Amino acid sequence: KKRVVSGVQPTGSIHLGNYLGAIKNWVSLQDTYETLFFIVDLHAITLPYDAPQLSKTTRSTAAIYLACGVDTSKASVFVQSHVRAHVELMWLLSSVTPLGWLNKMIQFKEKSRKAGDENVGVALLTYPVLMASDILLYQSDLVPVGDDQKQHLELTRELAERINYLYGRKKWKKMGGRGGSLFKVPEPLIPPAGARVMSLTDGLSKMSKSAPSDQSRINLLDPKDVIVNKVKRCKTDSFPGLEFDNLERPECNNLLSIYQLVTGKTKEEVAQECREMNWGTFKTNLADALIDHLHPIQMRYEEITSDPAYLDRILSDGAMRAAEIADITLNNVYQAMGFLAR
Ligand code: AQP
Repeated sequence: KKRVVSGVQPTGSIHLGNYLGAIKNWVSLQDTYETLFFIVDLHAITLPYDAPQLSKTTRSTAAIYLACGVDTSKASVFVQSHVRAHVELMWLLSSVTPLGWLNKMIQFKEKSRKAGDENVGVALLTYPVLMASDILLYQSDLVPVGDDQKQHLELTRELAERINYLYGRKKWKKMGGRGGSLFKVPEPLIPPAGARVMSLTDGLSKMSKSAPSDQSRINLLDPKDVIVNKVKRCKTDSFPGLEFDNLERPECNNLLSIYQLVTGKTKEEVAQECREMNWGTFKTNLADALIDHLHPIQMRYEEITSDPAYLDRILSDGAMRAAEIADITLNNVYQAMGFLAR
């Protein structure tokens, strides 16, 4: 089986974008691939964060993975910081990462411009090296990536090739290493179309954990009345009827897409159903569909979190399984780079 890895940062409440763009797709991947899904807590500290909250959001994110249908009899679920190899490999990788490559990363440029140089830790710059470590440690074949992560995956591929070239095959074999190259070069797994969920208050920016207004997103754990209220107040337009793909109506396209994804209907069915609908009726239908879809997830979440020992066990088993794979890669890299064996 090909191997797939992916993760979400525990930087706040998991929202509909994280769910429809990532977690929901993982559930269909776990039958076809060998999957490892982690909570990327080490990435979560690259911007100012709330330390007392970190362990809580990490647990809650893990519970959400399970509540959404990630099945630990098929997938390994673990916390990134529980597998020490992530940070160790990152250090080794950073020794072969040209600074120029990192300076070119759009996400770094955008986030550091917003925060200002004095407020940005070096970890924000080296974030893509940690991401490369997350992927390469597990010799992953495929990585699900949205548009904003494509550049980081490309960097991961270049790093894998660079380290394979510098320390791979021949040299490594001469030193007694076995097998092919040190790292598999991963391929992107493009998520299904329409999986980019936009903000409820601005159809041109993506729904995001860090957007200041909670009105801009539907959190997976939002109670019914909150969902109804957010949908009621979300931004719309004054065109007659509802339609997909009209560039002048980004909000309309977004809300129809969300409706389509949570009802499981086809785009044509939704287009047909809503063509002559007014916003009032659509908003009621959308809120109902969201509540119906999220209710079972919220019930399972309650059940999972009512037994903390259960979640601890899942995360500790997951970390053990992950570490078994990760340690093999890490030891090979130490060996290939010439370190004295422990
Ligand atoms: N709006 C979105 N639509 C579709 N997919 C999305 N993802 C995030 N937002 C949307 C996907 O969720 C996964 C986890 O992302 P992350 O935790 O690494 O952080 P992010 O991509 O930066 O997501 P957020 O929620 O917007 O967090 P902040 O505000 O902290 O930056 C990824 O697979 C991502 O594609």
